[in-house]
Amino acid sequence: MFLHELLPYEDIVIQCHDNPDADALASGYALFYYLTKKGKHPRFIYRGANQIRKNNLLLMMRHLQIPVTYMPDFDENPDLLVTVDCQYGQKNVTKTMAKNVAVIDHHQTTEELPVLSEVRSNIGSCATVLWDMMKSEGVEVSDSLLLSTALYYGLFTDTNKLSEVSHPLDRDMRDSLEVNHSLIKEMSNSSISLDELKITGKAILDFDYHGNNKYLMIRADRCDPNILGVISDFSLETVDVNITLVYYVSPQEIKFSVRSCVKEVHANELAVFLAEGLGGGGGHITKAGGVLRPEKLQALYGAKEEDTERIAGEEFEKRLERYFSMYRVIYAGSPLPDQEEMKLYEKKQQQLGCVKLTDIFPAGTLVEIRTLEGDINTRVEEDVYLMIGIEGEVYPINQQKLESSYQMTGAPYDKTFEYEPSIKDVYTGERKNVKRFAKSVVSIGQVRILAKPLDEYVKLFTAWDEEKYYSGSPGDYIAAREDDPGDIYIINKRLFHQLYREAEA
Ligand SMILES: [Mn+2]
Repeated sequence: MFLHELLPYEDIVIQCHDNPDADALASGYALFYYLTKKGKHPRFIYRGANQIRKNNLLLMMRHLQIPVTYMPDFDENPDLLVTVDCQYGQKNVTKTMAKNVAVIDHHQTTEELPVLSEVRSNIGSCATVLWDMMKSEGVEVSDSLLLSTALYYGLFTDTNKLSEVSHPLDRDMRDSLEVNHSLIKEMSNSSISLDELKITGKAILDFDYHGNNKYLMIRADRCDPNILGVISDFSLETVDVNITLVYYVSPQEIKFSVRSCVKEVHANELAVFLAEGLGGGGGHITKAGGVLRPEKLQALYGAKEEDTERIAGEEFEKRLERYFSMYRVIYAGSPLPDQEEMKLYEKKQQQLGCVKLTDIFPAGTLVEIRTLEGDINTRVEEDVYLMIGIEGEVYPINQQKLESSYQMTGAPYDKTFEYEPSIKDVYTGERKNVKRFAKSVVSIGQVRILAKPLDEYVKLFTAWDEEKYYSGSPGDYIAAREDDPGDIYIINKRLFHQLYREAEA
């Protein structure tokens, strides 16, 4: 959906979820700003039993002039209702009658969505979704320091002070917004009420320690989600605690934070695992978080609403135990497992992209390359190129290796990806799209590998990076170069047959 599709409607009401948080307020504010710029006269409301009382949100509304009104009773049946940071029909947003409904959100989809909807579940905040949608309409938020600060604070609070940011679009917004940082500091230092301070202490007293796998589970009463981050960061400092999981259960959501201080567990991977099939999770290697939908958990257990707290703890523990028991860890330098069962494969010819870095920025420039998988920092050098892989992944390669393995085709490079890799001059901040500079190449010569499908979950530490493992699931392939069996890696099952075919021995 595009924002301009909302413009034909006359009487537009924006509604965020009940008990609004900073992201809900920022998102509604952004849409209000856009519609007003386009000559509309929208209203921005929230409903439900409670008026906003949290100190940081009161500060936010006052200093950033959030144009929101509390309307517990509202029955005007407007032309268009847009729910932001929530989905029409969900339990956390009081139902407002309207002739037409639109939805802009970043949570997991639980309701049937109207035609006018934009739900991006892998984005850290709804503020980011609005920021991106406004950008594609050519409306700059940089004209308003108040709105920019609100958007930033929405992302900030929805991702535990930015520590659980994972999507590159969130990072793009974080890096590009001009923000009143002293106000951010003031708000984030008054986000915990005295009652919530008590919740923090009470939660820690009831910790549940599992010595076999050195993890700590802590259930808090319903609180500001940032408190989950505070508790998990703090309790991770305990001796013999490698992993912390802190969560709360509310009728609308089960929210959790995970932390890891061991290289064998990536917090973001664990968060995805804990939420699989029940919600969503993600973040960084050491800090991550997620949400489960209570109704999905209840359905899984055939349980009633009042049992949610108990089964949430049960399910988390079950999944943690399964997570720890299911992986075989393979360290770099160890012999290739089951080599006699492996078959020889050769690479199929692939069309890839390649970019000469000095075509984008002059030699010597310090750059940051942003991809869906993360940021790479490097310096532009005369003989360094970037390869663009078949899924848009980007990696540096030197000219000599490029020329010995690939050949320019002269054909234009025109693949599209979910997130287009971009490259930024670290000093000037200038950012350019990598693809515009790309040329097509195909592989030449034969690299042969030994490979076999995995029948178990594996965490592999490669010779290239001893700190960061690669995960393999059953069906993925474990492989090594025929001429260098020590160079082990994992190839995703989705890609394997696109990339390789069986070779004649
Ligand atoms: Mn949100």
